[in-house]
Amino acid sequence: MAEKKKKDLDRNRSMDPAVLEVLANTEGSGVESAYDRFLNMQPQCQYGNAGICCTICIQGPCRITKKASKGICGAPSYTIVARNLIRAVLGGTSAHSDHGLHTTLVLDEVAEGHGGDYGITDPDKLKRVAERLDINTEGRSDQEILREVVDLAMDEFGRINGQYSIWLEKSVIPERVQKFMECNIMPYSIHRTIAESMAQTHMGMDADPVNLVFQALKSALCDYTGMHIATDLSDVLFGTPTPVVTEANMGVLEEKMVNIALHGHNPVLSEMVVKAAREMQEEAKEAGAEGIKCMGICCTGNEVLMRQGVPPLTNFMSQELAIMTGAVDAMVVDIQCIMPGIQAVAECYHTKVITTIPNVKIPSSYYIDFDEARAMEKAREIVSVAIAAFKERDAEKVSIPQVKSKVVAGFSLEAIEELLASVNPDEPYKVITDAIEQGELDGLCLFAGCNNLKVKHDESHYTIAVELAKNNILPVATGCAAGTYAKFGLMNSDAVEKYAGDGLKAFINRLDEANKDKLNGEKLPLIFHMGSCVDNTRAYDLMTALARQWKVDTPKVPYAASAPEAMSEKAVSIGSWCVTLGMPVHVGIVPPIPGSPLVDGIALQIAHDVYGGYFMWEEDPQEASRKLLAAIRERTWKLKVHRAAAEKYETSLSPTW
Ligand code: BF8
Ligand code: SF4
Repeated sequence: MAEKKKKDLDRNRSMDPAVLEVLANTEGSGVESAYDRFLNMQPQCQYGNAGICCTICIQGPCRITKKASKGICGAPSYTIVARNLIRAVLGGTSAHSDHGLHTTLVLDEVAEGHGGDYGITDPDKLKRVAERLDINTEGRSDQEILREVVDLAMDEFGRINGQYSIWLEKSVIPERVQKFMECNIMPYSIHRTIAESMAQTHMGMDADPVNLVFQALKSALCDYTGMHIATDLSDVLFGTPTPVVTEANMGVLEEKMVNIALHGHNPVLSEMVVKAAREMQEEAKEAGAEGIKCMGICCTGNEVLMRQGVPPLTNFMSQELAIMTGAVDAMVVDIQCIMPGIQAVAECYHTKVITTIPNVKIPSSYYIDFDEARAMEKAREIVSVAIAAFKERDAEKVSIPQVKSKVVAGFSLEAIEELLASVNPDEPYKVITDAIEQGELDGLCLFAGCNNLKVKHDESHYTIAVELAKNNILPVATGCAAGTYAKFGLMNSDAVEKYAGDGLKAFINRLDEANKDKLNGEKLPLIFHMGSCVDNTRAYDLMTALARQWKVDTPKVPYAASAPEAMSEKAVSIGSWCVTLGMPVHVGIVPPIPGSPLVDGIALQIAHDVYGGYFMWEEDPQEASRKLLAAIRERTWKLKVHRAAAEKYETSLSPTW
């Protein structure tokens, strides 16, 4: 049998031993997960895969073939691919910015004095955000500052024209804003851009692929803005993350406790459930449990890990398998990346799937409308359902893989800055730029994104990060990539010993030494967990800080991004703004673009000429590591040459390379 065919038939498409154990335990049980459905779906449609299937009007679907080189309306492949691309970006932008809007609306209530169980947890962050946005903080109360910050955030969604996005302008360096103005992709606001982009892709509207791609990038900048608002305001509401220590993977499930899996993205709900669970330990004991344990899946898991030290249970691909351990009493979900399949799996066990948001319902699930005005009351109701479910647990079906790893997480940009400031209090980021200039580090890489069974679950994340760490690239991670590293023990200090190249090891050891009184005896990890997917903005803020330190535009900073197992529309929009903001971006699953060599060429090459960032598609993790290293090292080399020349001739850095 051809190698590819064998791979396609392999149900055990994961590198995670806990996942493999659950799959083995449930083999033949009739419980179906994504690992089975992926096989049922083969072979997948190659027109869809290449992006050349159009369903934008109901004369379609129109597929581009040798016989039919255009859609019925005459749209060629480049129009179809570009329109599909922009709509994927809009899916991501809408999801992230709706999340940001939700957070804004909760803070709007707080600003009005009706926050109920919500309040300002981090007034210092509020001031930092306000100052960044040029909002006066002198002599004003937190409440007054918050009012103005929230008003501006609301404006970022609804502004029609006359003023370009302020949140975007103030979060990036001026050179980027100038670039966006020159290319006419600086947005007024999120909702206006989403509407104009949807209009632009209606049947019989824009057919020009370049115009469409530029509009996709403008939409992606709105994605960035919505995400930045979500991160900034979540920190104000719940606190800016600082280092925390816990464990990850399915071994965190406790046989004798009420296990609550928090799944989704928005901490507005999960923070409250964690709080309620802490308060309701006695009720759980009355039900015969030893207590209640919360654990996270996907990005709501990352949010409560970063701020509350809640252990990550698993990442996106294996969400159903968590239930298949028989030990999850309730899976509480909010928004995004929630497989509808969890309900059918839960029905084979005692697990209650609790949906909580009006636009995220799953037929047959338990729905508790999470009304923010009664947040703690609702959170307690959710925990009560989990306690009641615990009593129904079937001990015969419980099989918890004893697989877990220690995790040190909680690295917001502020937390990283503090670590660096222990070495250089005046210029913290110089600790990184010096390490790169002196050859200790070769650069940085952000590992982001999802899981996707088109490649083996977790394998590409793992392989590329380890390879880059060996080559002295400082790794940071978010989202389900971070989930992989947490599960596999790459987010603790043992991994530094095991995998870091000599330069990276020396760098981390120096930070450890300078911070030894601050980390409660802990040591720093190999990969720095910067949070959920909206927190990719934290990782980009790090790039901005390095650009400011070097006084160069971001495309000159040796910092790449990699989404080895990208899956969602959100990954498409994040990748697009990373490119627009100047990063080389590796994607390990080829997105539906190559059906138009023209649009593919824009993504892979032309983007580089215009924005400095560009995409690299590469499924093979070893090859991807080589490409990422080459992209980062090229920048490091150029930066060093230009800095040496500027020093020698006593001039400023040339802006033209
Ligand atoms: O927002 S990494 S699978 S959980 S989309 Fe989803 Fe992808 Fe995970 Fe977080 Ni991000
Ligand atoms: Fe076909 Fe054109 Fe309609 Fe798309 S918009 S489905 S290409 S007729």
